[in-house]
Amino acid sequence: MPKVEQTNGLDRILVLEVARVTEAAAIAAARFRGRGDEKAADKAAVDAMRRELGKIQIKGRVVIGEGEMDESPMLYIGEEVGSGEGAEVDIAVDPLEGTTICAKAMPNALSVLAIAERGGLLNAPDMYMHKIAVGPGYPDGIIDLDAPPGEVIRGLADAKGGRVEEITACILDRPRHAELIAAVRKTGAGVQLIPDGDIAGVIWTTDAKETGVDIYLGSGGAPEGVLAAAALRCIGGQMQGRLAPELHAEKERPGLIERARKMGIADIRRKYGMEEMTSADVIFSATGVTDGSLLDGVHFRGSFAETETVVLRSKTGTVRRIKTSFRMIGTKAPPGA
Ligand code: VTB
Repeated sequence: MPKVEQTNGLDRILVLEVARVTEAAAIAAARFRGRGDEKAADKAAVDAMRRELGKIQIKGRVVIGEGEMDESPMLYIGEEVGSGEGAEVDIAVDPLEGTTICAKAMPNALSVLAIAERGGLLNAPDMYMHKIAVGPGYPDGIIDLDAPPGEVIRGLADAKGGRVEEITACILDRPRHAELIAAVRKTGAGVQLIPDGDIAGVIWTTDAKETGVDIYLGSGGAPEGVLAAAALRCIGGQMQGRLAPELHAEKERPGLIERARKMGIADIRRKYGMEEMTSADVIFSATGVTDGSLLDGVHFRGSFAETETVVLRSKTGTVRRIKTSFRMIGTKAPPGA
């Protein structure tokens, strides 16, 4: 068979391949929607994602995954995935972003993956990260993790040419965010609280007219931060992140800092820009597990499963929405379908 010429960077064909991976993980997780079993939902998504990744012609290496090798049997950091032939790539996965929301059948659970040229994704340990993000169209430097949040919000309103009352910030609903929420509200801006799922929260900022979210603020998982930065790099926008060891119990901190150091992070307090978190060509794919404002979830209809996926490509800035209908041959529809 003649060899297909490899274009520079990531092959365009990978766009469809990565969509298949998140589709498979989303369908597997969706079977556990509302069952109250986070672990089972996550495991189903991980197994399906791992299986699909194995079919792709890549020399892949997981850099953001399900934890360390000793914590997780699959999709652990450093695991080699793919057929072993093809481009050398780094992969960040979150097979089920929002395990709790899936277990409770609440909105916005996603299956997420990003694939980048080797070395193109920040190898972030599984710890907290402070995050700030806005969508495209703002002047460079409009956000700053070190500026008081109220100031940033007022700057956004000015840049939009509108009133502060028209700005909405998306923030994870956590006690640790009480001060931040109060500071944002004090400006007159609104706060949209989310129970989980901050990758979606960041992506919402890219389409403020549709989603009503202008800015994402607060701390969440660092792996989710890198995945969100990958998405934003494709669509456009600005984001900053900084690892937050101080949010962990004191006895965990030395271990986390050491782990980060082993992953190449010499300065744990470093403020990363979006392009430092994803520094090379990247493809991002997310499939909805439960219905949400970004994507529809998986819908089971008789012997069919329907999915909605968004695939983003940084090289061209393409935003591709893919609706797929799967015939579930030999598979019984889940109860209630
Ligand atoms: C967020 C969110 C995830 O973790 O990163 C959050 O995107 C942060 O951790 O969906 P805490 O729950 O400890 O605040 C999740 O909610 C779940 O991993």
